[in-house]
Order: sequence, then structure tokens, then C-alpha cells
Amino acid sequence: MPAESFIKKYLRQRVLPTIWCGGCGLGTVMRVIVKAFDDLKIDQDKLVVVSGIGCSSRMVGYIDANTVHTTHGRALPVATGIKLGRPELEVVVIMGDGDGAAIGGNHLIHASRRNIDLNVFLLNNGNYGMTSGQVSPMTPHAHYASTCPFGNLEHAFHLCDMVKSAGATYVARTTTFHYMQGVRLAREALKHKGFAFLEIYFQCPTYYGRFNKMTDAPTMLRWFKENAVRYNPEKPRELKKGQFYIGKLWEDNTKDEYTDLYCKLCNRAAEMVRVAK
Ligand SMILES: Cc1ncc(C[n+]2csc(CCOP(=O)(O)OP(=O)(O)O)c2C)c(N)n1
Ligand code: SF4
Ligand SMILES: [Mg+2]
Repeated sequence: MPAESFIKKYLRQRVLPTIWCGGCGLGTVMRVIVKAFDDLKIDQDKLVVVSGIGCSSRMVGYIDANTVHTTHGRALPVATGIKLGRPELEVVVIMGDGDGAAIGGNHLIHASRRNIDLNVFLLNNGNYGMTSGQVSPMTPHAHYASTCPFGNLEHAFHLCDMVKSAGATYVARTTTFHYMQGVRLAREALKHKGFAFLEIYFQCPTYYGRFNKMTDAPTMLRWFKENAVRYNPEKPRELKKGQFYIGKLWEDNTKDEYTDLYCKLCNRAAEMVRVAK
């Protein structure tokens, strides 16, 4: 299908253009996600996309599927309820780094632990873009934000390591510079049965970039290109300061998925009630 048609198919044309700033990476991310939907021929009537609040989360307004724009940090509890009620649906969660790692951080840990079959795209711009560039748990140490003009004293989470240790069974990372890889990883995440987590670094030139001497999108994309290291589990490399791994970081197909366990439990309970009558 030519690019035009998959974009027309999966986006609500009537609400375009987006609210995003010129040079923002969210347009690229949205294209990655809908390209993966199209490659897998995902039926829009069986697709649910849930988000919290933020520039990233605004994406559910543009994707033409069953979409739920919840409150800040609460996409995962809503998505969990939808998946448990209608396990046959494809449930995708889009969240920002503030949404997923700060206010919604606890939900992220516990959804990972359950290994529920949700596909989480965590869009990481290293700050709170929507509310004008405050520090987030993903702002790197000593980098700048509107709320830390002297440099961030805290250290950022290693979010991929965190969800892996909490129990997620598919974990990957990419950036807006690595478009083709992003589509491949998004497809893998969507196909994975269990809690799939794809972190996508994207550029926010308006705030994070401006505070950190990278005022335009090409400079930020070059920064991703120069610091990304492709992960090869057979040859792990020592990372230098500022470098990060991209690619599939973890997959485990041996752990029971939560919705399956829940359905089996419901069937057992219904059978016990039937026998008791
Ligand atoms: C309960 C609650 N607290 C705070 C806010 C204000 N708020 C809206 S978006 C946002 C942060 C968004 O940051 P992030 O999730 O990283 O998304 P981005 O805009 O960077 O894509 C905050 C703090 C809110 N809407 N609701
Ligand atoms: S504030 Fe940043 S994340 Fe939000 S739309 Fe603008 S560039 Fe994108
Ligand atoms: Mg953010």
C-alpha cells in the first residue's frame, strides 16, 4: 500500500494538522506506529488505543481506531480493564515519559509484573513537553529543564531495565532517527503475547532541545544517531557516557500471560457454581 493510503486509513484526516510543534518527533513516531498496524493488517474495529495526557498522549486523537484519552498517568489501569473485559481486542497504550515513569510509574511496574498482553509505546522526550519542559524521571543527570536551570541533580531511570526486572516479556528501544528499526520493533511488540514495552526516544526541540543547546530537530536526531549502540546479546559492549542501546533488549515467551490465566480462573469458577447448583 503506498504511504499515502496507510496514513489515510489509520489517521483521522478531519482533525489534522496535529497540534505538535514544527520539528517535533511525534509525527515520525505516529508514522512508525500506524505503519506497523498496516503491516500487520490490524483491523481498526478490533484495535483499542489508550493514552494518558501530554503531547505524546495527544496521538490518540489522530489515530483512527477505538481510542480512549484518559487522565495523566492512568492509561494502564484503563487499558488493563479493557483487555480483561475483551481479551480478543488488540490493546495499545501510548504514554509519555512523565505519564509512564512519574505519575503512572507504579502502574507500569505492576502491569509489567502481571505480564498482561498490552503493547506499550513509551514516548520519551526527556521532559514534560506539554506543560513547558519541566524535569521528568527521564531527564538525564546534569541536563537542563525549565525547573532545573542549574542542571538536573537526579539520575534518570533505566526504564527498559526496570520493566524487564518487573516482569515485562518483550522490551526494546529505538529513536526517531531509526525509522525502519522502529517499525520492525513495533511489529514485534504488537505480535508478542504478554506485556510488550517499546521505548522510543523522540526530539522535543521546543523545550528539551532548547534548554540543552540543541535547538533544532536535525541536531537532536544527530545526537540520537551518534549515541545509539545496536544491542547484540552475543557481544554486549561497554557503553560510554551518554550512549544507550537500541534494538530488542529482551524477550521471554515462557511466562504465562495474565488474561489467559484470568479467563481460565473465570471458567473454573463458573464450573464450580454450575456443579454446586
Ligand atoms: C493529575 C495531573 N497532574 C498534572 C497534570 C499536568 N500535566 C499535563 S501533561 C503533563 C506532563 C506530560 O509529560 P509527558 O508525559 O512526558 O508527555 P509529553 O508532553 O512530554 O509528551 C503534566 C504534568 C495533569 N494533566 N493531570
Ligand atoms: S512541546 Fe515538545 S513534545 Fe510537545 S509538541 Fe512541542 S516539540 Fe513536541
Ligand atoms: Mg515527555
